[in-house]
Amino acid sequence: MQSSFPFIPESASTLSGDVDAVYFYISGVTVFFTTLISLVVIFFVIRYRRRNPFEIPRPIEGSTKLETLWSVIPLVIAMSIFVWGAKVYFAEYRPPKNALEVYVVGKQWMWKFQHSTGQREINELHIPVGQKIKLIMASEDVIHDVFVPAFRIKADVVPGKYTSEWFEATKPGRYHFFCAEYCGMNHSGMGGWVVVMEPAEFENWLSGNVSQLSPATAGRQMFESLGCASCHGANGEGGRGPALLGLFGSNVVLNNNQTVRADEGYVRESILNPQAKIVSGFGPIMPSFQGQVNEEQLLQLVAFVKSLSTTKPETPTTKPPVNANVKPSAPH
Ligand code: HEC
Ligand SMILES: [Cu+2]
Repeated sequence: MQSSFPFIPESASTLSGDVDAVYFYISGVTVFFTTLISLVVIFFVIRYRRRNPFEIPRPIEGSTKLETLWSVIPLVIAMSIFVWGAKVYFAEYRPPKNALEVYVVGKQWMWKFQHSTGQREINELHIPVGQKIKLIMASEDVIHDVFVPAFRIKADVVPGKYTSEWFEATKPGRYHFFCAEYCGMNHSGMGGWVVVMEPAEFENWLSGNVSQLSPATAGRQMFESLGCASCHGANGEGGRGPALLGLFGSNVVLNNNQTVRADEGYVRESILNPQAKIVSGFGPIMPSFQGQVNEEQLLQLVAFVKSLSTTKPETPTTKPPVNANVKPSAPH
């Protein structure tokens, strides 16, 4: 909104205007009433001061009208803050479906990013402008937190589960991000830069950096090496274990007749703690892989399971994927 206003960080995402508006509204209400009440206090102190030592004030009777008024007005104001704040909160914490996904692993004291096309980065994240980005985040040790002030987003990264946050950058540039949860000695150094690039520039960056397997491909290799394929079939078609084809995003019926949605958290739990939720029609024979895979490998397995769901393409970008073997096209 106002990058010239010294207390406001630069504003560079589609959400930042909304966050600032709520913030200004709350600040405005606070300043208005603080001023009003202070002035009224000063006015009353002078106006109703004791004028002689024998003065006895007139007794005050209750006033229903007055009491209703001073209950209803604050209620309306408080609810307006709540409703507006909740609206912005939901917009921030519900990642849109068509977002480009980036896997994030925090550990003392660095951030590792992996793009769904395979590129890895440490303490730096390159993304295209004008594209919705969803960060799927895990922690290797303690609680961390990804905070990008210019995008007005901040979310904890908690060991043992996935959390996510999303944003769409509105202008190219370099934006500082921080770990915003005290996580030990080098916490203050645990940050870096989000580099927002023009789409064409980003494509060039991507093709200049392909050196790793995509998370889904790496996940497929682990699926074979860890022996998942022996129960779930080489291509996830099923066998002793349920078919994983089309699993992600679907509703799974469990042996207690409950239904759960197969999201990242469910797949994660299925691998680390298979006994927690048993799929209807199957026995509890799947071993736990706790301790055999780290967070990065787990994210790769999840990415592979995701890629088996054709109903939901793994990374629906607005542009065709960049082919690693093709030289980037002439500068645009
Ligand atoms: C010994 C056979 C076996 C092995 C090995 C095995 N699984 Fe399973 N898996 C099962 C069975 C049986 C179930 C269904 C019962 C349950 O929910 O625990 C299952 C359930 C799952 C589910 C939930 C499926 C659904 O339809 O909801 C996922 C995801 C999964 N496994 C992934 C994996 C991955 C990834 C690996 C390798 C790291 C693996 N499994 C290794 C047998 C196996
Ligand atoms: Cu940290």
